[in-house]
Amino acid sequence: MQKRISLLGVPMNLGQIYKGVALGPTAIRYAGVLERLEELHYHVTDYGDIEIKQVAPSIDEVCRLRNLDAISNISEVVASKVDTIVKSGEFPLTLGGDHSMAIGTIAGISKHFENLGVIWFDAHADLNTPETSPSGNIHGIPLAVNLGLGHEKLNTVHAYSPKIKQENIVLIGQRDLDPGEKELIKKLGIKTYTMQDIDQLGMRTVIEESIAYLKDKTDGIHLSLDLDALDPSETPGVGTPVEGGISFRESRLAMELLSESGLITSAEFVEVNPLLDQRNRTAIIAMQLITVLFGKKLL
Ligand code: 5AB
Ligand code: MN
Ligand code: MN
Ligand code: MN
Repeated sequence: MQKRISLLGVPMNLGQIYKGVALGPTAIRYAGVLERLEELHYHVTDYGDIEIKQVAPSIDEVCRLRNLDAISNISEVVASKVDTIVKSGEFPLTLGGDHSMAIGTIAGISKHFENLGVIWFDAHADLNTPETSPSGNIHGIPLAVNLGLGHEKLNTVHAYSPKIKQENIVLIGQRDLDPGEKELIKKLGIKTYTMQDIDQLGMRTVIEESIAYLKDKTDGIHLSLDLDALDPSETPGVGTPVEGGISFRESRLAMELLSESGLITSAEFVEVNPLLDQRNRTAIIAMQLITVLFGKKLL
């Protein structure tokens, strides 16, 4: 894996209702992510946090999405910053922040790839559209936006659309899908490993199959890891916890196998909310998974 890492915090909290998720990047830094990566002999440049100006909460009168204009503007800034990082040849590692930040990160990354693969490790699919979203929360729609299925103000971030193709996506860990998301997954044939699939197959097979599925048709793979993919007993510090999740051990195995594949070209760890956490556990788990993704071995 690339030996130069760019760390970027995106303290985005406008995509959902819990303000504390803006403290996620700080909590993961305090867990020692930079030091741990340096111990693994990476050269890490910390670009600090993107500035997220807080705005008065708004709901778009037509599409009912919350904070649409603000998130659209911030996504442009995130995309430009991440674009610059990819250009510089460093590995973009972004820390969140709510998952609406993936509109900007993937916009900045995918421009540099013909066929960017995306592994979406999440209790949710984040495939709502303005029409199907039950909440109007933009953290529930970023994957659909990246497919070009969303509001124009979000789809056209960084001046191109779509960012990714449906056949280059793998979903892992789902157990809370809205009706419209289920329909879309089936209609587009998106490769999905729900919790049931993980239970049946085991994480090792899930990751091996995911790698086999993406390897030959993609020229890079982005890992988008929402900490709510894990069981809330292990990562309580998330805004939308769902019981019956992936264990820390299974997650670590997933990171080990992805690390060994050498195929991951960018990653984001999102939805860490220290105000909902216990003793920074969720940020510490994020930090641990990051170190395993970058090759840390138990022995
Ligand atoms: B997360 C829900 N599907 O759209 C919605 O945490 C939850 O980024 C979205 O995965 C959860 O509001 C978004 C009910
Ligand atoms: Mn998510
Ligand atoms: Mn989620
Ligand atoms: Mn969430």
